[in-house]
Amino acid sequence: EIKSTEKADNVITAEEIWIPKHVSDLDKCGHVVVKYEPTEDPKHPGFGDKDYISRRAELNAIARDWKFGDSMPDIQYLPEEHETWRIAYSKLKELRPSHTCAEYCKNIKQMEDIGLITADKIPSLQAIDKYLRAKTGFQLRPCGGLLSARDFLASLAFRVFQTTLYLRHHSKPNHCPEPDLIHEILGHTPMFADPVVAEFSQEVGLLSIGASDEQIERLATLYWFIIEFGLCEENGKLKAIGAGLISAFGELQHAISDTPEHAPFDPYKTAIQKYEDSDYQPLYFVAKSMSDAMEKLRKYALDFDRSAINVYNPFSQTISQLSHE
Ligand code: HBI
Ligand code: FE
Repeated sequence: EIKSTEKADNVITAEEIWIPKHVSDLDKCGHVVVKYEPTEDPKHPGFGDKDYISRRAELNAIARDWKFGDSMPDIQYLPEEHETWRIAYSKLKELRPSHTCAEYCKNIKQMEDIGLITADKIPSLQAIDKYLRAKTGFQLRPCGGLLSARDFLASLAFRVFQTTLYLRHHSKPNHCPEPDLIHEILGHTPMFADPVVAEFSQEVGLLSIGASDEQIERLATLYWFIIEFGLCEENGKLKAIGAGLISAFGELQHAISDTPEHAPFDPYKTAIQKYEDSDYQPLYFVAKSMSDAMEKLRKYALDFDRSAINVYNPFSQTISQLSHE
């Protein structure tokens, strides 16, 4: 795994781990991990497609050049990109009532009712950003692909969600091996509009600031099993809360079927469970509710070994470290 960020030379921290202190410091937390890229991986649906690869590079360059304070880019998506969106959106909408949790259904419906999400075109990132800021204080910033877990989690500490700008390859509208805009908008943004999901994500983010590599691994795993692949139980039925499920037609059906194993969410166990990142999960964790998951995470956080407690100030958008000696 790639370790954080360049070290700014005016910052001295106790353990030689550079940490972002202000939301603008996230400009230094955009390190991409090369994994499942269409340039490298023959299994990627876009492998060998020159037009797709150059479009992806063009959008990733916009993300790379973006700086804190800029507004979200207003990208002119291509007709075939809107078409990929339309196909994925329409298929997923069929499964929504039977397969996804109440929080998701409520928020995406609201986003549809105000015209933010429609079938015919990719939503405006500026409008989604504005919506999230008003709902939970979450904000978007663009990124250029799969980020290092340290960088990705650090942004959550500031209620910032780093979102990719490119779309999955048009030959596979219902599947993508890496995060793409359909996953971010359809999977994540309605969940980050939920106050408990927002709080859970920020808490994991705050625990990650200044953490050891081993701790980062555990926090990334926790995030993975709830925010990406989590399930909950509603009236005796399994429903998806995780964005990786909500935005993937095949795995969404697999996850709530009898094929995989299901275990109750318990941060102590979940954080050390090995996960599959190139195929369907063989095991999913089931939360009683998001609030119950949050309560369990709070208890887990009390036991988390750390040299300082990270406190977020929403007015200045800064993190300060309280030493607890
Ligand atoms: N990067 N862009 C992006 N999106 C993610 O969802 C993401 C990531 N990097 C790491 C990561 N998720 C996982 O390690 C999480 O479990 C933290
Ligand atoms: Fe994701």
